[in-house]
Amino acid sequence: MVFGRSKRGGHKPAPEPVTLKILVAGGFGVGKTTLVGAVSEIRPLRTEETLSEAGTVVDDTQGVEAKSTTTVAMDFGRITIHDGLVLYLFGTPGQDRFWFLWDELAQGALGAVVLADTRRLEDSFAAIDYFERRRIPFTVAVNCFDGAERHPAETVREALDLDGEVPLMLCDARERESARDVLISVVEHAMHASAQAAAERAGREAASTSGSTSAPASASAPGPAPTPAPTS
Ligand SMILES: Nc1nc2c(ncn2[C@@H]2O[C@H](COP(=O)(O)OP(=O)(O)OP(=O)(O)O)[C@@H](O)[C@H]2O)c(=O)[nH]1
Ligand SMILES: [Mg+2]
Repeated sequence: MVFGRSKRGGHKPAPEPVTLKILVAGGFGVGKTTLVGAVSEIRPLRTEETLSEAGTVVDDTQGVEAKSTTTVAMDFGRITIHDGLVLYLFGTPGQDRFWFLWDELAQGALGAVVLADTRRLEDSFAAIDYFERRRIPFTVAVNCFDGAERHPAETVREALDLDGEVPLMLCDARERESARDVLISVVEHAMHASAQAAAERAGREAASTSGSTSAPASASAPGPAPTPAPTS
């Protein structure tokens, strides 16, 4: 068996890479813009505005006092994981007043990163809730800020009340390799979740087909869709 590409062939154009959309979400100041900037191979698109005096009433900068700007629309970046896979990254704004943008940004997303800061863990709840409700697979990545107390992953998982299958990892949003590992985890988790959902769907279809051949006609009347089996 021969492996490798022929150098003389040149007839077949290289296959287009698969492109996937990943959201980088989380509370205010957790490092979303930092993460997108750290991994992006293109100059990231940013929509930063200066935090104003007037905003100090609503913007909780506790723990990130050095922060002087905030994302007001989105971050955008791109990373090639390998020849066949390119991720487009969309960073969400972190402040509550920009929630209305999340639905737009989430359209067509394969999965998401929920960045968390252990000093303000409660800020992650809204993002976790958002993705759980929409069944968008996500990985929680604890951004280990300098000076913040370190907690074991299991303690954070319990505090966030995460389902067992949700990956949780520690990261440094400033480090390219660390941020890349988080993104790979999202893709793997999302692929796994989608394969599982497809298998469940196929199982339900098979069950309804075999049921309809033996059940009386009245049993095939339209009704509510069967409840998906719990995924644990
Ligand atoms: N020490 C340390 N600082 C970080 C880290 N990640 C981000 N920062 C800093 O923390 C601040 C917040 O980072 P951003 O990336 O703007 O956070 P964000 O989540 O995009 O913030 P919003 O868009 O305003 O919600 C910036 O001053 C970063 O330099 C980290 O891993 N360690
Ligand atoms: Mg930002």
